[in-house]
This record gives sequence, structure tokens and C-alpha cells, in this order.
Amino acid sequence: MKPKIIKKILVITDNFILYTKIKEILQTDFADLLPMFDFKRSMMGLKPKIYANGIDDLEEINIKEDYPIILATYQLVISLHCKQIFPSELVENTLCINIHPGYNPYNRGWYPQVFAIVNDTVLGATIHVMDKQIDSGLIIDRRKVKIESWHTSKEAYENVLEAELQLFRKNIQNIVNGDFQKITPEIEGKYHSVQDYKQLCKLDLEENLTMKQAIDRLRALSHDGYKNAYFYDNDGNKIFAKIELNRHINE
Ligand code: 0FX
Repeated sequence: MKPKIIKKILVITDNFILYTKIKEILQTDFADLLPMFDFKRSMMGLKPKIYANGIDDLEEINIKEDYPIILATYQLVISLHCKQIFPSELVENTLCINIHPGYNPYNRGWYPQVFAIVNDTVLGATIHVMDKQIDSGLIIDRRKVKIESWHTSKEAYENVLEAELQLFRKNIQNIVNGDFQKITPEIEGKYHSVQDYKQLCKLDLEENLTMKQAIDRLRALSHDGYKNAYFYDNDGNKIFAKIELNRHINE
């Protein structure tokens, strides 16, 4: 694909927090770039979710059907937690980059912080060039995020959002100028689907785990605003479980 001079940029996002903060970054630090940007949401992003509240004000786009219009209008397309998969016709014919809430190539796919906690793997944020596979492609930049022993999914995730914003601020000008590095991921990495996540939520009361594994499983599935981990009691009631962890601070 020949590099094009970037005049118009489309950001497709289903995450209202990131949308608001990225607009703020553009307004304060890159006012000259702001007129190049259009923001839309995908047709998959409207389910009631805490990080999507407010996103309905954005115009909706069906990427699968409308990609020819996107190709004709934009020289750069940014997926900012866009829930709809980009068709290969789009990623192969214009520069598409993904801002991903995980440290690629580790834990590609669904909810990287959940799998990073459960599997003791690295967490962070990545900006990468998109290819036909999900959360794959050459890495433009990435940043690690530390998971503390008392972090649940929520704290880890919100630190990742912060890292994504820092990466955006650091790289956007170079991306627009077409002046950025592209690193090949060192391994293929593991991809987790929404089904893998749902499977993790189903607690098996007979499963043998160390206490560390049990605490890690529960904190990976504890995210204020959501009910995730569950089991069935002897009467067939579905019981949701979450954990609260507090670090002792000497007064
Ligand atoms: O937008 P997003 O933060 O990210 C997800 C994928 O993880 C990401 O790889 C993909 N590129 C993007 C398009 O979609 O997801 P969210 O807003 O649905 O959820 C944010 C966090 O909230 C999630 O990491 C864990 C937590 N959560 C969310 C849901 C829907 C739960 O704990 N339970 C839930 O049922």
C-alpha cells in the first residue's frame, strides 16, 4: 500500500471516555490537527455499558457496508475501541491503526487486563497498524502498565486507558506525518475471544486452585458496574461473586 498524504482522519469509537479525552488532547495540544478529524461510532457499540454511556450522540457507521465511502474520504482510520471488525478491503487499502487496551502481542482480543491478571502476563497499551487479523499487525508504539496485587479488573483497565491516551499524545503527530516505526511483534501471542471470557466467569465450585489463583480469578472478574463471576448454589440460584481488595496504608 502506497503511503497517502493524510488530509482527513476518521476515528471510530464505542468508548465515550476515550472519545472525550482524545478530543480534549487534540483541542489543547494539536489544535491544528483537530479539523482533520471526524468521530463516529460503530453499529455494535450501543449496548448499555459503563464506558459507552454518552456515545449515542455520535453518528453511527456500518463499517462493513460503508467502507467504500470511508476509503473515498479518509486517508487514515483509527479504531479507538471500535466493536465492529474492520473488513480486509478497508485495512488493505488505507492506513488503519488500532489503539488497543493490551500490550501486544500478549493477550490480543477481549479484555486483556482480565487475562493478564489470571495468567500473570504483561499488560499495557498498544498502537499498531491493522491487518486482517484481530489486534495483530506491526506495532507503532506500546507501553506497559503495572498490575498491583490489590488491583481488580477496574483499576487495571483504567490505568490502561490512561496509557492509551499517553500513547496517542506521543504518536499522533508522527502518524499524521507518516513518520513512524513499525515493529514486527516478537511472537504471535494469545488471542482471547468473548467466549473465553464467558467461560472464565463460570466458577466451578469443585475446581482446585491455590488461594493466589482463586484471588486472581476473582479480582480479574471484579469490575465495579458489572456482574461477572458466578456459580450456582445447591438450590439452583445463580450467585454473582466479586472481591474487594484494600491495601493497608499506615496512618
Ligand atoms: O471497549 P473495551 O474497553 O474493549 C473491548 C476489547 O477488550 C478490546 O480488545 C477491543 N479492541 C474493543 C473493541 O472492545 O470494552 P468494554 O467497554 O466493553 O469493557 C471495558 C471493561 O469493562 C472490560 O475490559 C472489562 C469490563 N467489563 C465489561 C463488560 C461488558 C466487565 O467486567 N464485564 C462486562 O460484562
